[in-house]
Amino acid sequence: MNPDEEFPIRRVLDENGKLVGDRSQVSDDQLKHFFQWLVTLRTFDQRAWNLQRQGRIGTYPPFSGQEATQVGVVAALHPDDWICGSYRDWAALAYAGVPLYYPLLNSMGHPIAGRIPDNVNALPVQVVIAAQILHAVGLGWSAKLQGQNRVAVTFFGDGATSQGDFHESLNLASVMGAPVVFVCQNNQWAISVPVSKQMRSRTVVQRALAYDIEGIRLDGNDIIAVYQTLTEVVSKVRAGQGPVLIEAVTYRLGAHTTADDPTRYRTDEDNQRLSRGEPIARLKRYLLEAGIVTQEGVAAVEESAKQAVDDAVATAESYPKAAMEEIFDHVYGTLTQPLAQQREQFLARAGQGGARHG
Ligand SMILES: Cc1ncc(C[n+]2csc(CCOP(=O)(O)OP(=O)(O)O)c2C)c(N)n1
Ligand SMILES: [Mg+2]
Repeated sequence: MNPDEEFPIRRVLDENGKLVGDRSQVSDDQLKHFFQWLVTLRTFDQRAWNLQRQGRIGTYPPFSGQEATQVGVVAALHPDDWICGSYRDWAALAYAGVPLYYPLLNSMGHPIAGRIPDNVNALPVQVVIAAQILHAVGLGWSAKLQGQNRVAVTFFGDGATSQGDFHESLNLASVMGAPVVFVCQNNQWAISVPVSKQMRSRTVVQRALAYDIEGIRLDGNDIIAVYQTLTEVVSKVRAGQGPVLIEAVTYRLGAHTTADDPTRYRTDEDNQRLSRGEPIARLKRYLLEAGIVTQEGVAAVEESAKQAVDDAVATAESYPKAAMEEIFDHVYGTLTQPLAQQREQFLARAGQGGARHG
């Protein structure tokens, strides 16, 4: 069986930026807006990598290659829909309205990065693989019980679909008819393990069959396909049709994190697949060839992206440092007895000049 025949990939812009489908649901202005965002996010991601190498931030998980999926999905949401993502989903959060300096503060270990601004309905990024999928089901189900017109969207990786949490979530959402959109970013790798080695299913989307929910496989590097499909899916889920599983087929262009070295496990063939069809090059080619942007327009987009990233770095680096005792905050509603004691000891020592702040 050829999975591409049985579970075809929806695509509007092919790998070379040629229009191969209907783009009637997205205007030229929206495409220019998406292009600006994709370029800004890519510029940010590359800068964050460099900042880690210069010792200015700690570990950082790059999202390059996955911008089209993250932006295209969030663009299809209403502002009060929920977003539950992982450590690799800062592009989605940024597009939803979280300032770009947040992921930098996150990689500096600043606790504020776990405090999503009030105007964005998102949970803090999750590092425990697949746990956010359960949270999305809880939020979606609760919205349904309360009669709210809200959808919960969760992003997770191909590796996460091997976790029990993923299967439990799909089952519960299906049984309860919870308004949840499950977005798997199949970026082909779970750290160094290729998807072919961690599951026997030929696609992620076929798992929707087991829970009798709708499943859609799409080209996650094609922002037009992502945005148009998700707009349609989110409105059906909002109208009460039950959950949907999306498999966005994409590729992680970089390393798993700044602590990883993919040259140790990627083959030459893998590397050749890398840049084929990546989201920004194909959109740029289409926009130029269709006369929607000019070369000067592209240069202006790149310049404004650089400016936005410079501003984010400046804000992060001048942000007031957290007090050390904040490590005790926000983990429990009420601090446990041993932790309360440690906090007191810490403050007593700090008062005697024994503990360092900052
Ligand atoms: C429950 C759990 N098990 C193991 C890990 C270690 N770990 C961190 S990232 C990762 C791979 C996840 O791959 P995938 O779900 O494809 O997401 P991606 O990193 O590709 O976005 C693993 C196993 C973890 N964080 N949580
Ligand atoms: Mg992955």
